[in-house]
Amino acid sequence: MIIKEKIAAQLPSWRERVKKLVKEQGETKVGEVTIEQVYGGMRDVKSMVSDISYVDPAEGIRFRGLSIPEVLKKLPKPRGAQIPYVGGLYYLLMVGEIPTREQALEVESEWASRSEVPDYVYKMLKAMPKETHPMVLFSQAVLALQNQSEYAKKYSAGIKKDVYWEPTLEDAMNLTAKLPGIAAFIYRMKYFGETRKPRYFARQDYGTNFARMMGVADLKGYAELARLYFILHSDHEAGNVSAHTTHLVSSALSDMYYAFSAGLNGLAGPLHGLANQECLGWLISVRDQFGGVPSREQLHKFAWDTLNGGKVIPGYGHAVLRVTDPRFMAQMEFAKEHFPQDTLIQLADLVYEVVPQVLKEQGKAKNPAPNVDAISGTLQYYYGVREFDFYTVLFGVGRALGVTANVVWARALGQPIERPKSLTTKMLEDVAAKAQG
Ligand code: HAX
Repeated sequence: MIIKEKIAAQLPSWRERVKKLVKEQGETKVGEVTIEQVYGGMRDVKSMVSDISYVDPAEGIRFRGLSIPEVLKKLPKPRGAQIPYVGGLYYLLMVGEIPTREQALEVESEWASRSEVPDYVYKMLKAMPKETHPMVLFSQAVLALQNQSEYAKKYSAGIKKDVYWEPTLEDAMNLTAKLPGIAAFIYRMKYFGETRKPRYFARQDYGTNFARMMGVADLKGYAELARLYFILHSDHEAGNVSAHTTHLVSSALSDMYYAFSAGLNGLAGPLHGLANQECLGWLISVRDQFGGVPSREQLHKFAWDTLNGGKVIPGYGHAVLRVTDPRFMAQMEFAKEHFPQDTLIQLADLVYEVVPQVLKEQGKAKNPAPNVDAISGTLQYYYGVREFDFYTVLFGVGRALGVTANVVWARALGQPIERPKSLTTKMLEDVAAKAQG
């Protein structure tokens, strides 16, 4: 497998580099931690490493050093398409180099050959009560695949630590290959009562397979959106809830299935992956209240009413970013190019003009600009995927690409089990008293 060869070739120098840094500079301070940070969700505490992506507060995400516009421009694309192969993005995340078309296609064909989902997973999904949330089904399906873990098998057979990453990579490829089929099955089953087993076609790419299995009418358009969506949602450095949870669970040497299922459970939260559905809900409530796109003044008042009602404006603000999210921009550009006349897109555009101003007037949010969720649901809605509670599943398919690449590298570099230290409030009070003299 091309990804395996490429990682294996880089590993000796990576291991040496990390070993040298820790040995020679292990005592060097990276930062300090304040009481506010200890109580404040560890915000900005520099305590993790990922070479796969980095969120620059003033610029947004870079995947292996490439900005979103660069990723979309430089990765190879299917013929006649504007949005690159997802397989090319996975290669970039795993290997750290821009793949050739052949290399991207090799990842795509690896996925095709590993895409078969065992029947018992579908049976389990079918047996669940109708009202089960799609994220529960998705997380369960991932966990149910655990018995297929190559890493778990090799670990109990007693392989050496320095090759743990090899079966972990197998798990990463196998898991990511199966996710489009599982997600599409959940969609067709839950909302349309269909329980036919989805088929993955080797001649189609990851995004096209997903679009076809979802049964969306505009196959070509939705395949482009699926590729864009999965690429944009793949990674957002290591500290966000889904990435960090996956990493934490994996650090106990739990396999990829345990780890990613846990990450999905974190993604399901309203402050993380659920925000896209809340954002679309907010846009629709504006549209319905005004019978279309309101005036700037009307929208200004509506936004203030939301804030005065004690609610946040979904899709705006970010824990790390301090500018407009480039993932928002990429989706807005896609929508303006493909369906500029759509009411919700026009509305999202107006919200982009008005809401940052309102949040500035309120003066609380550190970043009044939109994040990825301010628009992603709107694009799905346009193509007819209108079941809001499914949107986090889509996010999960994309997020798998980043977190699995991170887990493979964490294993390859022998990252240890995570175990931060907790203190009592009394201890923190004592620290504060001592600092005051
Ligand atoms: N609307 C209203 N108030 C907001 C706000 C928004 N969109 N964004 C931040 N604030 C408020 C916070 O609630 C906080 O208020 P309190 O001091 O009363 O608690 C204050 O501004 C400071 O918050 P912050 O430091 O700027 O932001 P946080 O790092 O605490 O939180 C959030 C970041 C994304 C959770 C926050 O901006 C938010 O709730 N936004 C709306 C929900 C959302 O869009 N979530 C998706 C984020 C992207 C993501 O991770 N997707 O998976």
